[in-house]
Amino acid sequence: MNQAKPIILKIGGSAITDKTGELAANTQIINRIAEEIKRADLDNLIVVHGGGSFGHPTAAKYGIKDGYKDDPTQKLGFAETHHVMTVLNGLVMDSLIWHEIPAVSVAPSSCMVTENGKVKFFDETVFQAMAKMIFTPVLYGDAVLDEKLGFTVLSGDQIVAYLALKYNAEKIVVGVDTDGLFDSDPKTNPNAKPYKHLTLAELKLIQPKLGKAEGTDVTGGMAGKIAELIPAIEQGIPVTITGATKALSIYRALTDQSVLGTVIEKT
Ligand code: IP8
Repeated sequence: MNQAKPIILKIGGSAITDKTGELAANTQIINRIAEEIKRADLDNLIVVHGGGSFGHPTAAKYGIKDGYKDDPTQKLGFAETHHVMTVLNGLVMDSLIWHEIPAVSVAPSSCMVTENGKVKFFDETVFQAMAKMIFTPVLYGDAVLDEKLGFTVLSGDQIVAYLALKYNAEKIVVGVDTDGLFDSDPKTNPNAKPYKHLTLAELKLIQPKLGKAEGTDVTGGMAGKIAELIPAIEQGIPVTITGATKALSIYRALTDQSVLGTVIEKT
């Protein structure tokens, strides 16, 4: 049985899709990340990916995040949001398996229920059996049922923090479309200064300044994603945010090598 603490990799939707388009996957980047995961050769890895231009535009169109408002078209929207996430997940799975990684997809909507947007219930039986057999579980931000709202959107980042806390993860690596966190948007400001290391207290101070996402993002852009990770950092689990679109950054972060990006630790 695999007793090692898990390492959790979040692959941002901003990296593996074009967030300014709709249903636009960056298959080259997905393939390169899969290659780097294979190279890192970890048997305690959990992968979670975001929604990018698959989940977010559909969830926004039908108001899935705010819950069911007695509008039957929203039910179709819930189904469609989950479905487009399975399409993106299929592309990620294709690539991981093609790279000979024993990856198995776990649909959050089939094993998690939230209450007011926070995970309340997780049926972990299958998940634990997978870990025992040393598979690489792959989860994703999803449309899920919610005990108070009817349904909502559960972000990949909340799933990451939830699993990290539950299984006391060794570390979290988050791959995004920039080389970590900056004091302003590096895509529009060439003088943006990167944060190499942040304590939790420093992170909370800069949090309001963290940029909005490009394109539609129902889970709150970088600031929202960081907020979801805070409980894990509070428990002492370090988070490295690095550029998934840049060659070898994910590999280096997974294998504890120095990498361009931001390391966030409790103190
Ligand atoms: O991109 C959101 O996941 P995230 C998934 O990790 C959906 O916030 C369905 C919009």
